Amino acid sequence: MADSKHSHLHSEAEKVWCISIIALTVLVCWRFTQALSFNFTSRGAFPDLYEASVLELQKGLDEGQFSSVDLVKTYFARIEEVNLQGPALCAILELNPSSLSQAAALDKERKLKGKRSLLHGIPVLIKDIIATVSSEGMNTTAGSFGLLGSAVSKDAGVVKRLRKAGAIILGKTNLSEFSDFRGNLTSGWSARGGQCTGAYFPHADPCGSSAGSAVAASIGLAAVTLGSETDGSITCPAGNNNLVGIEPTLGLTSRAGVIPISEHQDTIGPITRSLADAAIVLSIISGRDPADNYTFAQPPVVPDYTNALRKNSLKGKRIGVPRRVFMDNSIDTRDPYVVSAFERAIETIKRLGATVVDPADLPSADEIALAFPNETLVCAVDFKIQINAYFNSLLTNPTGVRSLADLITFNDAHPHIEKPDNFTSQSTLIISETTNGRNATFFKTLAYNKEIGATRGIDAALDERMLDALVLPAAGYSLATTPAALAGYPIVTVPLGFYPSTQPIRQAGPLTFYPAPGIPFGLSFIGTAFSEFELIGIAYAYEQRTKTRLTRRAFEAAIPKTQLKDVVGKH
Ligand SMILES: *[C@@H]1O[C@H](CO)[C@@H](O)[C@H](O)[C@H]1NC(C)=O
Ligand SMILES: *[C@@H]1O[C@H](CO)[C@@H](O)[C@H](O)[C@H]1NC(C)=O
Ligand SMILES: *[C@@H]1O[C@H](CO)[C@@H](O)[C@H](O)[C@H]1NC(C)=O
Ligand SMILES: *[C@@H]1O[C@H](CO)[C@@H](O)[C@H](O)[C@H]1NC(C)=O
Ligand SMILES: *[C@@H]1O[C@H](CO)[C@@H](O)[C@H](O)[C@H]1NC(C)=O
Ligand SMILES: *[C@@H]1O[C@H](CO)[C@@H](O)[C@H](O)[C@H]1NC(C)=O
Ligand SMILES: CC(=O)N[C@H]1CO[C@H](CO)[C@@H](O)[C@@H]1O
Ligand SMILES: CC(=O)N[C@H]1CO[C@H](CO)[C@@H](O)[C@@H]1O
Repeated sequence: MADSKHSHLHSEAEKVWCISIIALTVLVCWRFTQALSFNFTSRGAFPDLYEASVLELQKGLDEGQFSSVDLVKTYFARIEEVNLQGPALCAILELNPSSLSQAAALDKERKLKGKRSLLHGIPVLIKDIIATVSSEGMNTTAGSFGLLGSAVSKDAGVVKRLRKAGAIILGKTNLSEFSDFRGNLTSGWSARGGQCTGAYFPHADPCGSSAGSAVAASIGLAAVTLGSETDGSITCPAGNNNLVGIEPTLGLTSRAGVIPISEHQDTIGPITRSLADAAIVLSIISGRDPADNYTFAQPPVVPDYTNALRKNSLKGKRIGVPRRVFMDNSIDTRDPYVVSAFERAIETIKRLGATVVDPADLPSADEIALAFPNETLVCAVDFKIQINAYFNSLLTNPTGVRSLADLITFNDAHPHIEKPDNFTSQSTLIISETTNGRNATFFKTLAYNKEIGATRGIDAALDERMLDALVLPAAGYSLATTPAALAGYPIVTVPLGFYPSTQPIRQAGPLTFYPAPGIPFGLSFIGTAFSEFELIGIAYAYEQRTKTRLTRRAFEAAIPKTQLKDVVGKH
């Protein structure tokens, strides 16, 4: 009270001085906060989504630096920049209209109860053959208009596991239509998605069939992705897009709810930027599924594959080089750049403490080189049976396609969408349709394939020389994946090298075929059934020593610019 009286005694000059001080203080405080907040972001406190690992994202989510809603919005913006605009990579087919609300719910749950797993609130992109329940709003089509609008009643087995772990399915990725089982078409092309191209050279052949998943992972359009492999479809795009790919043992991951080629060869696996991320994803998607009884062949307990991530894993290991499989007639495996990078990799593997046995050929190497017609026979017979069962399992299909025969007719009846110029072939579908079930020839051939892949193939090579794994280039379009494909055995692929900037372009045009300037290629470690834990350890030791992925980036226009800083706190 007394003070208020006193205040009347202030002179006019004092008043002005006082106001100035207050104004100055406000200004200084404001500038200081501005500077602080600016430097907070400019110091790179947000992970760069081009390379961000699952653990880095979990750290930011746990610390409340950003939310899963922020992550979904940022990835959506990054996809928008490069998918149809700019370099038009055509890697993504559809976005999940429910992902923002799912992310909000998962953010809330994290605050209340903590995270369910290392994939809690992490956006994942999946190949368009992996079913997601239709009520969520996405199609599952294998890239075909023949399945557009078709309704599945359930998530695929691997999707159920992802969701239980708290992952967010961000969208579906483009692919070679029907996982490359339609006809003689370029890799990464589907009628619905158009031609997917790689991010390391304009119009680059991305390799397939999991092309969109690989291209998306290569430039950070999601944290991690899933692909599938029947023979080469994870390994090749992982290698050609500077990524890690794991093709698991047949029966480690469920194929329930996946648009099939062959139950005797199909597998679902991660395509990621690092072994650490791949190990996290594989640990979550592996496991038994009553809806795919092949999964009952796996050991009773799925290991936590992240425990395999030890830099000394190559110490004391015996690694074999099956020269005759990879020195086949394909251009890339005899390419001097691939061969010299591979020879350097062998030296690195030795320096990391392993004994390299070279050569360590598969006794069946000559038969592997001729295996294609027999592999195709098994796949063609299986495809007809399994795709018909898939069509049958649909709740509805507005296109009316309910069998393989219908699909062929549908493609012929809608040439403007399913058979555009240069993409008319459906020869593989037609061959498959001519088969008549699993007869005596089929079972004989299947047994023969298993024998040359496993018994007289990978297992013979490993056992005869007491090896832990085989190593060879994951070069695109070669026989390098065939023994493992026939055997149902695992392959773990890591970046090996890049074509030089001076590499001549083999064929220009709508698609610049491999090789091309700066195009990556991979290194594959192959083992016996359910040896993923050992292979991940071995590949991790190599990855951590070389860090090849970080030595080259995508071409400038293919690198999305939107980052978390552009989204966090902005509405
Ligand atoms: C499938 O795609 C169509 C056409 O793009 C779209 O209208 C629809 O919402 C999508 N989802 C489902 C579940 O059909
Ligand atoms: C596949 O198509 C390409 C390009 O049209 C052609 O050169 C090649 O001969 C075809 N291969 C087969 C097996 O039909
Ligand atoms: C899966 O079930 C089918 C029939 O239900 C059976 O023929 C087949 O042998 C089983 N496969 C495995 C790996 O258990
Ligand atoms: C079809 O392929 C030829 C040869 O590669 C190319 O010149 C032409 O532009 C292609 N047409 C379309 C529509 O992609
Ligand atoms: C079994 O089916 C395949 C594929 O249709 C065919 O090539 C083969 O001749 C058949 N074998 C027998 C014994 O009928
Ligand atoms: C294909 O499989 C049959 C068994 O059905 C086998 O006798 C034959 O040698 C195989 N062909 C090749 C080229 O390996
Ligand atoms: C307070 C502070 O560190 N300010 C710095 C923030 O970053 C800008 C630009 O990098 C610098 O100019 C400021 O000095
Ligand atoms: C999410 C997205 O961009 N989807 C596009 C995939 O490609 C087809 C064909 O170009 C487009 O119609 C989709 O909008």
